[in-house]
Amino acid sequence: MTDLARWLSAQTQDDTLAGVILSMAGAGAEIAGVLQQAPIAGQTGPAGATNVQGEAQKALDIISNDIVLNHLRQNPHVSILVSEELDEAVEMSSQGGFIVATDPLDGSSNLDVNVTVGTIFSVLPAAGGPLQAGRVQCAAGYVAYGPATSLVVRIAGDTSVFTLDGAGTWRLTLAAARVPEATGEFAINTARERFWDAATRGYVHESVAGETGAAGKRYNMRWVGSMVADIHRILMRGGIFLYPLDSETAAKGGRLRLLYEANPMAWLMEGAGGRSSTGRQDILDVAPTAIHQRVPVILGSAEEVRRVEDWYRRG
Ligand code: AHM
Ligand code: MG
Repeated sequence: MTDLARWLSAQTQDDTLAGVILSMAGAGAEIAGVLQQAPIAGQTGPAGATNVQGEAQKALDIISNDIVLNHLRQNPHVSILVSEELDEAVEMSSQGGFIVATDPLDGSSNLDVNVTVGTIFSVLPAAGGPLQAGRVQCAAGYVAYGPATSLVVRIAGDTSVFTLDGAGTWRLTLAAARVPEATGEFAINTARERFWDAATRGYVHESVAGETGAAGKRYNMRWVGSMVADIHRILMRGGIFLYPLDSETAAKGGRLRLLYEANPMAWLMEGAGGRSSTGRQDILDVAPTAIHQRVPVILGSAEEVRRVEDWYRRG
């Protein structure tokens, strides 16, 4: 069974890019170990601090951020680190050819209940600075800390899935994830319905109507509240994930962050044959203006994403 290092050498001739991915994979393996022991170590609670987005940080948010920082500091090819947990971009190695943007522990509100969380990362060329559209990513990935620890990664070709074995080696367990074109499963926080715009309302109502609605088929709904878990399910069996712009999040531009949540997930989805959209344009084409910028996120099975985009065109 191929391991990550061998897969990387077949995917890219650029050893420095491969090295950056190995550093993030190393950080993920270390975070997995910490998470497995966290309830015993009493680390699942709040840290008593808030991040730049005004969100309460968990102790594990900060620990995970420090682990990523340590791994990347040992890598001379990383010039800048952007992290959800750090107000400003951090200068790393002046010689580095890459920028890494990361959410070190996404979905951390799920830690108390032992539900899957993840580390998301995007790799950009250093020359353009951190504010580049997702289209120019060199690679992206996430680690899902679930029943198995999975690393999902893409350079430019297929989106591949690795599983961490007992010896700490990432084993290739799915060479090319394929998100089916059509799906009968959507993921959205329906408790926010009163804030939705007409397009989101139209799409969800049409889906909930099942066989009798315009979509003409039955849908099921899933919402973990942990983006990595929701996206991983969609990558493995299809579906659509929506965190659209709504009247409550509109002033901030959305809920999820462009650089280290939306862009890497859009990049991975594209490599698996899925689509990503803000409703009005491909997420990968959004030009960022700030490192913690937020964006509406709609991604998954191509046919469903197109259906949502059709609703936006009508509105
Ligand atoms: P976080 O980065 O602070 O963990 O927030 C992001 C998370 C996503 O993982 C998830 O999709 C979303 O927030 C859940 O939002 P909601 O609380 O509205 O269900
Ligand atoms: Mg997050």
